[in-house]
Amino acid sequence: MSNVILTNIMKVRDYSCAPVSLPILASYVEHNTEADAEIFDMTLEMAKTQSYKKSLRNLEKRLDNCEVLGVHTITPNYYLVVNMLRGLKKIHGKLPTVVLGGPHATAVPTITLEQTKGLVDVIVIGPGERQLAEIVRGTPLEDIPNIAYREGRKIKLSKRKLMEPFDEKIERKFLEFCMTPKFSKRMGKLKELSDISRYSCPNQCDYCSCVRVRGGTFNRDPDIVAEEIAEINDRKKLENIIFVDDNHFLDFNHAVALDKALKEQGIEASKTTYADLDTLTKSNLQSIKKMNYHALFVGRDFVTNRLARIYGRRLAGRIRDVESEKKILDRAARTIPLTISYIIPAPHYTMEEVRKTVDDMCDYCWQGIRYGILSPQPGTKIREKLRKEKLLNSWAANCDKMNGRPLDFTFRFLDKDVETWAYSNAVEEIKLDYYEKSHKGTWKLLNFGKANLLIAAAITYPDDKLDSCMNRFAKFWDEEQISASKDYLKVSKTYMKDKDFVSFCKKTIKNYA
Ligand code: B12
Ligand code: SF4
Repeated sequence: MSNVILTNIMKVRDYSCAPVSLPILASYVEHNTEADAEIFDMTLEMAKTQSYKKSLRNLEKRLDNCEVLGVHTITPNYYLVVNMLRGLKKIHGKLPTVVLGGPHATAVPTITLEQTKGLVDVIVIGPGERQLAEIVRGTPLEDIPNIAYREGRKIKLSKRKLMEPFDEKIERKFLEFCMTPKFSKRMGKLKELSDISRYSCPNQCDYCSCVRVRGGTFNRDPDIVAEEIAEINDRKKLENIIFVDDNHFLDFNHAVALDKALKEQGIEASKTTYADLDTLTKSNLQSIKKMNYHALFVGRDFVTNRLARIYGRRLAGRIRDVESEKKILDRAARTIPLTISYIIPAPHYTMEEVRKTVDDMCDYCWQGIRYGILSPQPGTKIREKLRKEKLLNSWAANCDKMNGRPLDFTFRFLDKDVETWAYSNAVEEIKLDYYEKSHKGTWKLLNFGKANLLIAAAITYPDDKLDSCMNRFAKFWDEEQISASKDYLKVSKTYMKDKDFVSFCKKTIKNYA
């Protein structure tokens, strides 16, 4: 049994790749303390047992010899963490020392401790390896920097110190946890590993949490990264590696050195990563292709300068406005496979901006498109702005009361039609889920990143425009995708009259959490 257990919990359906924090923390604890560490990911357990209760019991069984239970938190999953700890306490009684870390706990350490009285003992702020090791060693809490803890009834914040993240080799037995699981809708069949090669991004967009978590930007030593990946590659023959860096090509020499180090280790896997459009210059793109990047995640985020200004999207370097950004995006999209992400809806959108955004997505229909609602995360400037403008909904202030249900937006919309669009979008997602479940095996869209785009077009365009849009998609999508899409558009129109769908819909909304 392990002295330190590290866990993460999210909805199984949201799990497409693993958080790299857990193997980093586990490795650091084993390298630097006498304790044994173990990763017990609740999400993977739930996928295995198909039961939350069983998974909770399985985690509880491991607590007998556990001294520290470390939990990773991101805001969308925080309510799950709180429920999990309540459940554990109920069946186990006294819990070991519970430590929370990660973007959510970092953003609101004292509030989190206030909300978790009787459940959580310590919050670690920012990169948390060293603090976790100190807690495990039993160092007095007041001597550990960057933590929040309880002293009697008081909540104390220790002194702040700029800490660089851990840069030692991550142990193979832990890093293996970052293999993309087979059930992942993303790349389940691919032998794929997530790792990190550099931290943070200097752009500081008002809605992004990354700067808050990290402090400064930091490159890991490429030789160390290549060495740890080689240990997995020797056994698994990796096909792809996802670097979860916030802005992978910001220091292009680092990316080149990483590629060289990987090749020296005999690693032939392709690479996927998160890139800022400004770093995708013409010459960089050619090198990126040669360096075998399989696909890039890029953020287009907002398609009008008005929205970019309101939401504090920092357009860096050569990107002066959304038009010059589009030119760079066009060139990148012709050179390398992309997954382009957009933030829609958000409170200040007009319907014209909604249509413009969907048109912009359709311009890239041969690429992967992802869009998501603005998430005003705690600690970000955008959350403060929405709060001041009285646009945050009451439950948004209480992240532990959030429930992840698709129709519970955390903010109010200024335009009623945009609000209706947002609800239609949420319902359309449920329809797609229902369609998928009743057409097992024939539905290949999600795997190709096309489903999001289809939904956006379906809820935005009138029938005649949707027809011409489908004709446009037909030039780029394969026959199977087009025929499934057309079938979906036809069948889903009847769903609201289908009793089974209505009960599926109600159940999804009610039981999402
Ligand atoms: C991989 C990833 C995912 C994966 C896995 C999610 C998961 N459970 O963590 C997937 C693809 C599923 C995902 C989905 C989403 N994600 Co995501 N994701 C990332 C990404 C790119 C990498 C995470 C990672 O591995 N980082 C590397 C590790 C080393 O850094 P770290 O997690 O911060 O860990 C360090 C410290 O925080 C601390 N720490 C972390 N955990 C713990 C625990 C303990 C006990 C201690 C002591 C310390 C500690 O120590 C670690 C080591 O230094 C980050 C961006 C980023 N680069 O971090 C976004 C990020 C975590 N995602 C984010 C969001 C918002 C989402 C989505 C809502 C989609 C979106 N709009 O981006 C969905 C949510 C899905 C859901 N409902 O669960 C935000 C979270 C913001 C917040 N305030 O919570 C981030 C920070 C992106 C951003 N810049 O805004 N995501
Ligand atoms: S460019 Fe992307 S990673 Fe960088 S601060 Fe903005 S949203 Fe965050």
